[in-house]
Amino acid sequence: MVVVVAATTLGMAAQCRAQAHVIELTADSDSRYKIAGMRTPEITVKAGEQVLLRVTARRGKSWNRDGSIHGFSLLRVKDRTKVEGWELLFKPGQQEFLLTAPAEPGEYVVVCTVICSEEHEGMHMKITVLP
Ligand SMILES: [Cu+2]
Repeated sequence: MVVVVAATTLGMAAQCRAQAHVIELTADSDSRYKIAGMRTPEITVKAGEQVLLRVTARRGKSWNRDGSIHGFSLLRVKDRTKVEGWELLFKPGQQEFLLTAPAEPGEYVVVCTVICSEEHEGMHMKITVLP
């Protein structure tokens, strides 16, 4: 019985991943988020959809004691409050995060939470959540 439940849960997780909206992001050594083909990186998602964030992170001039080289925190533009589940820390190299887009449509902003260089304050990116 336990085995069956575990297998079902695994199957659902795999299905969730397969259907997710994949976003490839670079958190670069010059303290900038980058998305291939975009001059100014910007992400658009649908409210409540599954998002697979595939991140390539490159070390800037400074990093956290725990080895995190860039951060990623999602804030609501209207009141700068944090969105639960979207507070991430990046290690060097590639990593993936399976996330759920905010339920509330609107304008959001991502800010870096690791002091990655003197350019750190400029490390942010717009995210739009569509209904
Ligand atoms: Cu930073």
